[in-house]
Amino acid sequence: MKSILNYIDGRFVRGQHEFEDVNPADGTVIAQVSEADQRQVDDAVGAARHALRGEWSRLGVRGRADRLHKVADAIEARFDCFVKAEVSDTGKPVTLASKLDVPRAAANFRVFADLAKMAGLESFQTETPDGKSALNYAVRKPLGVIGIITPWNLPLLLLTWKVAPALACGNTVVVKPSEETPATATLLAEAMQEAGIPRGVYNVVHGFGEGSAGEFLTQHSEVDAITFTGESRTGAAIMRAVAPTVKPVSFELGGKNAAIVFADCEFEEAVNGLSEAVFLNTGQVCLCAERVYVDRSIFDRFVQALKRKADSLHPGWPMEKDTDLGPLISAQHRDKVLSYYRLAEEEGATTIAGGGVPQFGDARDNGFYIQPTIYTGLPESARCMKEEIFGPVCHVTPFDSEDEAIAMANDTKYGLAASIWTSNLQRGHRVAQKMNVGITWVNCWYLRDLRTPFGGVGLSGIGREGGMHSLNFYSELNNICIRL
Ligand code: NAD
Ligand code: 6OD
Repeated sequence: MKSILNYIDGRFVRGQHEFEDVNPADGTVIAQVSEADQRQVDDAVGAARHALRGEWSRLGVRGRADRLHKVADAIEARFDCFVKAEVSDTGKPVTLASKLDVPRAAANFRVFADLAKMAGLESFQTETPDGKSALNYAVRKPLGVIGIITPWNLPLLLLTWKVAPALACGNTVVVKPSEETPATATLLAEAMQEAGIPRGVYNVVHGFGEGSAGEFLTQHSEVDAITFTGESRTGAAIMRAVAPTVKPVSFELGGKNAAIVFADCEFEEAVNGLSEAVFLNTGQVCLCAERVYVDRSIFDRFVQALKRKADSLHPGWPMEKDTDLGPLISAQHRDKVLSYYRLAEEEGATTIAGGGVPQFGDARDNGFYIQPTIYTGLPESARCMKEEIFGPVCHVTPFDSEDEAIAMANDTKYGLAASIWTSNLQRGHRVAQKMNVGITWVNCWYLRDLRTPFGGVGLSGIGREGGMHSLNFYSELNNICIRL
């Protein structure tokens, strides 16, 4: 049986306890994972603090950027290994991991390495009351030891999205990947070694949240900042944990995202786009659309076209190339999503597609597959319209006016992403600017430029990462004022 170890101060370290890593496609145990205890988290944080003052700081921005490009090279050199590990841990289709997760991991390192090298600094010439002047300029310094806690849906992509800018700014990190998907964080340690990242700069502690490595990290007095991606209520727990040590936090949390489809949209493009936006990664992307609002004049046609898309998705073995729908991450998560499928019916929904669990007659029946599902007919006040489900499911609602669509889309405590589908450019801009979210796509979905701000409002998060926003979070600015 494969072992997945912690990585502390440049060494792979076994824990006192182990937990199982399960393949969601068939429920088999694929590895034993070493859980880091309090002492090992202390060791990881201590190593990260020590490494802040060593070779890593002496390398300077250019030296660190060169090493980060080498990390990207090392990921690309082990491309198949990363893809296989990610597919086994998550059950996502191999085509998706090859197209999205692993290439993005390499891109995260390249983009933030280059950005850190090019980032400018603020400066101001200041007129003083005595008729003379002063020069103000800011210098950028690392924040220190960054605790990075990540979820299971895009494990390597989301981990490196934070590790890369943190390292580019000269910090050192202790990462706590999801207990569901531990493999690629440890594999990344091998890439770090190969790229010559000094020991202690990148550390991995495996485990759970409360009473385990996650909580040990957030409560640690020697961790200078926490960056977290995951559920909104976990964000709230982490906020309480960091309060006594007043750590800066960056939170990328849940969503209950809306899509608005106008009658003047490119119909096929909108159906294809929405099919991705609802079902990609079995709906386990925080940006997925769970609420779709469609102009009443095209409502029936749209619902039927989206149903054909849902019915045509192939829930195959993740490593097969024609699979486009993997399982959910775990039995527990499937129970949660199925409880919403039941709730939707109790709340009066009409089931247009899916609503249950597929049967295969092979080992996939031991996995956590679920049918892609479409509902109509729920009132806006239904729990299924308010709570994040995080599965391959959406509800489609008709609307009669632009204002009504905007009001319904914005009627949520979340505020992560929205998509607008229209061929009227003015309408696209107008509606997009009224969306109460961090990211709005027009005639596309999950189209990324890593320089842009990424984050959410309300329950969807605190702060922005991406481009200079990441560099600003992962560094401290010291403003220097010189009287001239
Ligand atoms: P989760 O909050 O359950 O877990 C995320 C991580 O937090 C895991 O590593 C977990 O072990 C850790 N954790 C849990 N409790 C903790 C605690 N008390 N202290 C410290 N760490 C703790 O989330 P999940 O189920 O892994 O991921 C799904 C959620 O993540 C969804 O809500 C989804 O919308 C959200 N998400 C958001 C984004 C975004 O960019 N906004 C991206 C991906 C996922
Ligand atoms: O693409 C990204 O940078 C990003 N943070 C995606 C988040 C996806 C949520 O599941």
